[in-house]
Amino acid sequence: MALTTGPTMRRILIILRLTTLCLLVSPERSLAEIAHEPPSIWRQTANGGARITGKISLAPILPSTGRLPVFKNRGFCGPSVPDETLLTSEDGGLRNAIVLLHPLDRIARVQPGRVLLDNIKCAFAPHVQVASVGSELSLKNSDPILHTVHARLGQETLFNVGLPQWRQVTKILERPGVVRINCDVLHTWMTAAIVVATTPHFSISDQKGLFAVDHLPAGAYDVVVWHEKLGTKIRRISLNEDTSLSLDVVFGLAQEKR
Ligand SMILES: [Cu+2]
Repeated sequence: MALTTGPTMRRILIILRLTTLCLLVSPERSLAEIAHEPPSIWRQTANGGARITGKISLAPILPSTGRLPVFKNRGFCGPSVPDETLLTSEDGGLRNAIVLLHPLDRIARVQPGRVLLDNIKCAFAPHVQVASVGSELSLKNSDPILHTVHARLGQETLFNVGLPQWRQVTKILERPGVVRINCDVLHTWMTAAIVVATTPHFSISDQKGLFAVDHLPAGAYDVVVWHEKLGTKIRRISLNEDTSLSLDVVFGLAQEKR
């Protein structure tokens, strides 16, 4: 609580509230390193709490990636499918960036939930999502053709499930990190990602690149922003009780990872 009192900290917080932060720094630590950091104290989340909003962008502004060629099941899938790995708006807003807030002065007690990964028209849906560690992941296939869900954490296979249309499977997301997913029945264009978080405070940017996280207890946080192609950016912030902070993050092409 010492972080939220005193004239100096109050001045800093006022500046933070009025200033939109633009991040152009390189990542300091990896997502896995942040996820495994042991916080020290647990404090109950307030009903109201602070709020962080912002926009994730790509500069220079580039159009979304186009379409990916289909090599199998073209009768159902068509000759190509949309490439969802880099989706941008006209003003550079970046879709499907994950924003994680890791408290630095308390334990972030996760709240496992339920998420769904479907196969729709020869693509994983949703293409990118985020869930707390321990969450239940339901796998299904809405297409009349066979798909598989091959999930990896780094180089390690977590599971590889054959998924005819009639089959539904449930898995538990037991370990934090970025789970990358492919379809192994020669559907080379099919990819997805699930960020498994050790914090309950997260968001995903929408089609305009906008995100919001509510009900945040006051304190210091590492804000980790991850994009499947552009990598990770990290910024340290402090939030006062019941205030709102605007935080804009800009990825440059230099960070692009293919
Ligand atoms: Cu498939």
